[in-house]
Amino acid sequence: MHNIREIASNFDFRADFVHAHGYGSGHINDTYCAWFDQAGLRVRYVIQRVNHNVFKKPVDLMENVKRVTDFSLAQLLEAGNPEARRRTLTVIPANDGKPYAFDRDGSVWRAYPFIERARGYDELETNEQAYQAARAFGAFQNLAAGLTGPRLHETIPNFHNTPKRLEALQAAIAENAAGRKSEVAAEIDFVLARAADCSRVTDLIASGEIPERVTHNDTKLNNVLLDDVTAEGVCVIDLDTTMPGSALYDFGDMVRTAAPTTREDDTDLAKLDICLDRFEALVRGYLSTATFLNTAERANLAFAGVLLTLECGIRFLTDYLQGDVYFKIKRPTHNLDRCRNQFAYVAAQEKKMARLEEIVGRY
Ligand code: ADP
Ligand code: GN1
Ligand code: MG
Repeated sequence: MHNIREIASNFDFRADFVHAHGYGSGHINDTYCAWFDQAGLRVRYVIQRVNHNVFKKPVDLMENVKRVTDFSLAQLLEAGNPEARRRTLTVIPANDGKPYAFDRDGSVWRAYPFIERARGYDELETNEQAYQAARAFGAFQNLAAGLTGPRLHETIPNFHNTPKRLEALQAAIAENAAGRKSEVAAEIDFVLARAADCSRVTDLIASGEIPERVTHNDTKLNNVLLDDVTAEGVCVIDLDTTMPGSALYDFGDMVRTAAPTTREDDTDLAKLDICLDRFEALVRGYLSTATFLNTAERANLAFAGVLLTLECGIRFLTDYLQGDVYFKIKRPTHNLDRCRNQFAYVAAQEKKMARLEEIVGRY
């Protein structure tokens, strides 16, 4: 636990710090919910330490976040949205006016208003939630398409370059830093059997058939907050990887996180499957707002789920082999459990591919 009272004193909150506690289930940043007394009213904010092991240039990252959130707020205000500041993250300025502050150790911190009466889900409860989440991410892409000015910084170069992720896995296998290689022979074989799949989307991007767009790149279900009452997608969060990418990465990661019958780290693989109703709700929701997709993008929507799940499994496996240096873990086998879960989910999607294609075709 960091000293959040001290961190908070670097930001222009116009409120008195009361207390803070760790919050959320993100795998990357250190997130706190901090309560303040604002002229007699209890209000809360999110205060986060940007993980600089993952994001090597946190100041560039915050420049992206500031640009995207300012643009988003301007659009909402122009449209007369009565709760514009609940519909987008907004950055609380530091005392020096910057959108971040450093702590004594040189870490970058930021603060956002806490989006109230809405929640992110690690696991869905209804098809309506899937529909709304996908609609919100599609709308986010639509909004991002209007962003003018220079290209956003690539906060993690080659983030969704699956062939590069495969190369990183091969290097981790060769290095065997944590001595775990012999435990994962079956998982390595699983990936190698699908090596050709890894380059399908990057090839389509290289040939120009799939365009570069500004995408979110981490459309995991808990990165969109859904209204507690209406389930409507209120606010897209976790903008650290919003940068040039492919729309397929965003749709694929929704399928990865919103359509399986279990959580990402569930070890009971016998009950793991893809829920076709959820998948259909995602397609319907996403296509209702992502109206800009071209033919090649539409033709690869079902495959995108397989690709992003495979890629994420590759990343968990790489991290397991490297000794858990990237993702936060809660148990020694956490990354291996996640990897096995992702690969089982890849297999489940492959098995139902004809049904998935048929659903996309219907829309
Ligand atoms: P990570 O990169 O570690 O996933 P996130 O930015 O996604 O970090 O934040 C972690 C969690 O904190 C989110 O999944 C969400 O539950 C919660 N969260 C983040 N920002 C807000 C906010 N402004 N309002 C409410 N909850 C938030
Ligand atoms: C991380 O930050 P979070 O928990 O929303 C990761 C994603 C992975 C996801 C797997 C910057 O997302 O790429 O798909 O874990 N984010 C980063 O659950 O690496
Ligand atoms: Mg997150």
